[in-house]
Amino acid sequence: MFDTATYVRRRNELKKLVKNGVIILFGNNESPANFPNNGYHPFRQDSSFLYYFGLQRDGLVGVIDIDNDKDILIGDDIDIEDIVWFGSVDSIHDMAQKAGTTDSAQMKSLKLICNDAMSKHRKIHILPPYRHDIKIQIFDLLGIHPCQQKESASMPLIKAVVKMRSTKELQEIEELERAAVIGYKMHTTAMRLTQPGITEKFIGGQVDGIANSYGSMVSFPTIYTQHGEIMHGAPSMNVLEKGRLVLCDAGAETINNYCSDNTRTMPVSGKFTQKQLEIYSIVEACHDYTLEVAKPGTKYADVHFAVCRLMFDRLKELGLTKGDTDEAVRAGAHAMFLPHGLGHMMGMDVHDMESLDQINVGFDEETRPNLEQFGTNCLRMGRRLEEGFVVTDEPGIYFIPALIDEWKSNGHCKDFLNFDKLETYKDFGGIRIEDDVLITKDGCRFIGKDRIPYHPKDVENFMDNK
Ligand SMILES: [Mn+2]
Repeated sequence: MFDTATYVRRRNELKKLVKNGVIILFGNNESPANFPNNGYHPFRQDSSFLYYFGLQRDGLVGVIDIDNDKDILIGDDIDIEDIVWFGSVDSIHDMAQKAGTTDSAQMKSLKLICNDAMSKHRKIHILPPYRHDIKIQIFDLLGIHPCQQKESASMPLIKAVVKMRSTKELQEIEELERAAVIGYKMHTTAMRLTQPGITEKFIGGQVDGIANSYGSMVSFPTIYTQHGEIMHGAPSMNVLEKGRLVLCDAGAETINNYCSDNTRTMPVSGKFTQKQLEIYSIVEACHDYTLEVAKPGTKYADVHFAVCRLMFDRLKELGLTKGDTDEAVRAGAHAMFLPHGLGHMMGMDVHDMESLDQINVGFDEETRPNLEQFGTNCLRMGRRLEEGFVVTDEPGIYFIPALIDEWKSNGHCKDFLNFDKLETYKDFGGIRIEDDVLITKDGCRFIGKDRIPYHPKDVENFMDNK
């Protein structure tokens, strides 16, 4: 938790941006894994609630009454049985003091607050809920059916939260740097352990353990797979095989829930083959290009498409693509290799504020998403970069057998792709290189103390000297 003044300042700023009405921010509840007393561990607080109240306990709700300039922390105090099983925690009143709210109240008063606001026809602002228990809570309190809650969410509140959370404060950047240090340990451990004969799952588990040991947890389920062409491939019981590539996409959350998100792709044997190196060097060039050009005022969608053109051109040298590069990228031919966007915002959520809807986070009035074209419809971040934004730079080249078969059979982008050549890459897998980038006053810099090895020679040397 940051100091009390941070949360008071943020709520005051939020009040100014939203202007009037009552804001209700729901914290998360414990979420049962397989029976009520066996919850998913560790407890994960909602990030917007954390941003404005900083409190990690389950079962809390924050009310920000703009018209009466009051903020109320709401929750139930624990009883003696809770203390017997879980130990003592602060009272709601004590927590309210830490968060610097003007008032605190027990949960039963939330219904009264809502009823009072509704009877006076005051505007009640909520964010789109993503957990079903919160949807039921909103249904009980405000009478909005779960099916209508996304549409009923307050656009002024969403816009204000996105505006504030997008630009990282200095203390947030320091947290992100700490997350990157844990991420470095995770990735170098994976590199050190990678060798033929070990299961993907074993290494995935070791990587997760580092996140748990140094921080709060992983920032998303660890990807460690020889099937790098499966975007969210989970570690399997498959044994690592000499000659194959393995892709590791993993990150940590600090104890204050700031994230890291990096990807490295390495040869199981410790040495890249020539064929692997050819593709790897293209991804490497795309990754470096982003770091060269990302700066305030630049649209991230433009960087994405510049990367697509660079990738397409380089793949032409290998005989995998053909035709006019601009036309090919306009037609979406690059999505055969790169079916996702170049990156996303990152902060307290690894896909920062994704629950507020990507269209509100990565796009704006000026930069609209293209929801029609395969691949391009997956862009999470398109709008102009600003100082203090944190985005990921994660180009990749994948050879997805089912996608090759599908486009080959329906002739999609046949003027730009050499399907015969593509056939010879069906067992290749996929390569992605990802780092987290802070947009600075006049450019950008990667986040982290040490760079996780990513130049092929550095990867090979590291794997050789483990
Ligand atoms: Mn990412």
